[in-house]
Amino acid sequence: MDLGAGRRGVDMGPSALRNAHLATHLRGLGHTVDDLGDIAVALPETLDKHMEAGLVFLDPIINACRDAAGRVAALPDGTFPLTLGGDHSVSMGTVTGNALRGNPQGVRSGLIWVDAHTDYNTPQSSPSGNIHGMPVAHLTGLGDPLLTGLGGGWHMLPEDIVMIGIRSVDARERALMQEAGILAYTMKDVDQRGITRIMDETLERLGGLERLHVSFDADALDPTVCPGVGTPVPGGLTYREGHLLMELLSESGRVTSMDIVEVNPILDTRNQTAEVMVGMAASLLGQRIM
Ligand code: HAR
Ligand code: MN
Ligand code: MN
Repeated sequence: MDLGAGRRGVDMGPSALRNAHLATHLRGLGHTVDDLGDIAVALPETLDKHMEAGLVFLDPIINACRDAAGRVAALPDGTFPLTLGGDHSVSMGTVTGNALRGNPQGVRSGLIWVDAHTDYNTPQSSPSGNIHGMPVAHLTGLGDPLLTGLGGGWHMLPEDIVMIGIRSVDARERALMQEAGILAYTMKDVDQRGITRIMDETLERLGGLERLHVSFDADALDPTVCPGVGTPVPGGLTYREGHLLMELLSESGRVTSMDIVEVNPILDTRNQTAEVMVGMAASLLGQRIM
């Protein structure tokens, strides 16, 4: 869906990723791949675009997130859910579904949010009303009760979230992040300390958790690497920093689910962004080659 974004086009992201041979690449790494198809979402042209309690397109987004959560939660043991967006609001559904797998109360889980943005706005703090700027706040129980209620009583603990690649945060959003105590590695941290140390610390911080979800927003990577995104911010992760991040997570053997989101084929150059993001998934799900 693209209902949570300010610009049209990320609803075509899953098609672009399939076109970039995602399944073939994963099969080549020895995985069995089962594509469960798309979740049905209303087209914005058929809906009346209005703001309700500070949220644009709230109802259809809740429905899509519920559907995503239910489908992910129902997957059998031993499967690795890889979900394709779409705008980043879908992660409220996928993160919740992964925590609820095999346990209706929800299991304490870690979240690695790779993004240029912290996506920690509430309806009150958001400058836009676009829900893709709000998923993490709602996952921690902050914001609109309909969206925070997706997991029944389950919520992410702020201390179980680590963000990487951050370089665009709204003023009120920043205050909410600090209040919650969420750890965010900005691009300055990446420049100064490097991905290797950051990943060591991240895995250490999320040490006791059996489930780790990676939510990878294509705009975390530099716009020269991933031009097909709706909200590009200069100064992002390089191609190699993105791969190294995924390779170190792969080596840890601890990641249990992943999202690829915010790929916008309309704004892309010859499907480059989808191809790069397929490579990121392959690095997470591959073995070392030597
Ligand atoms: N912070 C801005 C807002 O809330 C823009 C953030 C949305 N962009 C994203 N999310 N792609 O990662 O409107
Ligand atoms: Mn995002
Ligand atoms: Mn982003």
